[in-house]
Amino acid sequence: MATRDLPRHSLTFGPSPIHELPRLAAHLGGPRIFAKREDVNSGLAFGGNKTRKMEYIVPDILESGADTLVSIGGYQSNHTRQVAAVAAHLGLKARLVQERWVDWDDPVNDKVGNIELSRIMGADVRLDDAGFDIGIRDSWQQALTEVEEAGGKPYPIPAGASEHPLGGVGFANWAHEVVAQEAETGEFFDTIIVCVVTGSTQAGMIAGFAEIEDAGGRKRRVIGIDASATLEKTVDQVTRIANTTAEKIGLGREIRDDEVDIRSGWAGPVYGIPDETTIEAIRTTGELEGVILDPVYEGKSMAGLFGLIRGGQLTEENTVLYAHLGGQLALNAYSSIFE
Ligand code: 5PA
Repeated sequence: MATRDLPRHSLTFGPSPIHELPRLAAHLGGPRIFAKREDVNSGLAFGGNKTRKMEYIVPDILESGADTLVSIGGYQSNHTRQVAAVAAHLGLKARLVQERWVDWDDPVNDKVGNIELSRIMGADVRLDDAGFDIGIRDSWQQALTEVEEAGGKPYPIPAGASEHPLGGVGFANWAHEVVAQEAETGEFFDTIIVCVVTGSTQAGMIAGFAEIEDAGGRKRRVIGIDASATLEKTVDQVTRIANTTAEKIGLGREIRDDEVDIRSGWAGPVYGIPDETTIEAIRTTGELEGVILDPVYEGKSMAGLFGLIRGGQLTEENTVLYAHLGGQLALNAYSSIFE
């Protein structure tokens, strides 16, 4: 089935807005830069990239008859906050495993921002000491078992919804949305910049743009910026999920290696910890455009965009679309950086 034929349960306001960042582009000197704003895509707890992924998972949730969404992330996971919002919206329960993915000793790290919102929305939030890993976790399997033992019917949503068989479809649809917006405005974005951690955002884009190109659309690059300093694992994961998504949308071929383009060097020391390039990207984008980025994800992908322009890999020949995937709520736990 092509992307447009797959069942979708709308959770967003409609196509997410695209706007230009002219002062940032003038400062960097090089390509024109536009942002597509998933951070304002929905009225459900501030939305974000997971809300779009969930649009294609909700039909399966409803069909399953589950009463509890079970998911996992770090203390400041944006994903689990969006799962909590979707559960509230659908009248379901949410059971969230929040692991200590980041060694960040802000005393309110497990209290403010994303986790506070999940609690407000009635999710059953459980803290766990385990560290960062994009794979499937024991604590999450255990949460599923506990829900069952308590007589509930769990619906499993893995970290970032990425290992879910439908996890990439939301961003395959995003690719089609971009093409429709280009047709309206006459712009063509030859390069997409996107933050990558659990992988299904970029993987979905890759599959969606492959579908468009195979149907005669123009070729473009989707450049992922690694934000967890685990490049090899991430390339494997994105390739695998892009192929799962390609199958779901009936692409009829494998994803080629050259379609999986992930750049490293802007992830900071480790997942969740910014470095000076992240902080510079956050400050500059804030000062010049009034657009807010976070230190875990979008600050790193913006640092990657800065680096590619400064390294001459992106020039005035290019028109860049920066995917802003959300994430600002975690800033509450990173106030010491900007004091
Ligand atoms: C996240 C992920 P992928 O995980 O699909 O690669 O997306 C990366 C990403 N930007 C980019 C923001 C704001 C994100 O929240 N967040 C995770 C979370 O638990 O919140 C899945 C890790």
